[in-house]
Amino acid sequence: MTTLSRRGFIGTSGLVVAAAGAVSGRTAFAAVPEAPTMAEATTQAPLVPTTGPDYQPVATLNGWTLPWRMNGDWKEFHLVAEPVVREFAPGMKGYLWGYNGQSPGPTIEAVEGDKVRIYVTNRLPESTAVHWHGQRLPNGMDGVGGLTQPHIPPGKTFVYEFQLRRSGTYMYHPHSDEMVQMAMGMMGFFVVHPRDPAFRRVDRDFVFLLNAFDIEPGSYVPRVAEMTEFNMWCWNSRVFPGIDPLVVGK
Ligand SMILES: [Cu+2]
Repeated sequence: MTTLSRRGFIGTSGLVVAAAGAVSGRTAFAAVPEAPTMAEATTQAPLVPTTGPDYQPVATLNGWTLPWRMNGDWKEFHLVAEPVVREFAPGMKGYLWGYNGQSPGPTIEAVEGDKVRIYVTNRLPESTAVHWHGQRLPNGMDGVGGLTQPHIPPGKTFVYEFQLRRSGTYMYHPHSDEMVQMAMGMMGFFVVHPRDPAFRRVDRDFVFLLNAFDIEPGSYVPRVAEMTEFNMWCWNSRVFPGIDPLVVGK
């Protein structure tokens, strides 16, 4: 655990090359990848793969895909947990918590077998951690704050590293004050494409995350203490060649 916390945590103030060695001995590139942010709550164009195996990129309805960079054979992402404002309808805004400017957070997209390094910076007013729901990974990367890792305090960055063992539609969400943080909107998709592009090839691929918020008329903040039975619904709609759209609820 000591080794993990020393290796996992870095300060966010000193985002300089010199910090790279403290992150991981394998990190030869500049310290921390850029953290893209999204101001729009509308559907953004899918990100066509520019490296590695080919795949049909997924379109996140009313959402977007998190850009990444390659660092050696690691695919690097940077998530920022932070307060966001989401406009549900014109003039109707919710003060939520999310990732990189939006709630839900951006879709993370990669390929089975990829090695991913995901920097998570906490800009919330309380600790957080990210659980990679459904992924098979080392226990120390499972993102359960206080159990498999120390909580990530405000202002700090934790680095997750693991290899993607199987394809599928997954999600990420906090395991740190989770009833509050998920009710506040912290969740996002994690889509892992099959390594073999011919395996269940699709023509078009969509994900759609539905979430219900209890927000009093005239106010902005979800009533998280009342939202004890909230549910989120994740949909992945895959359009196979020559076949009607298949909708799979998760
Ligand atoms: Cu989960």
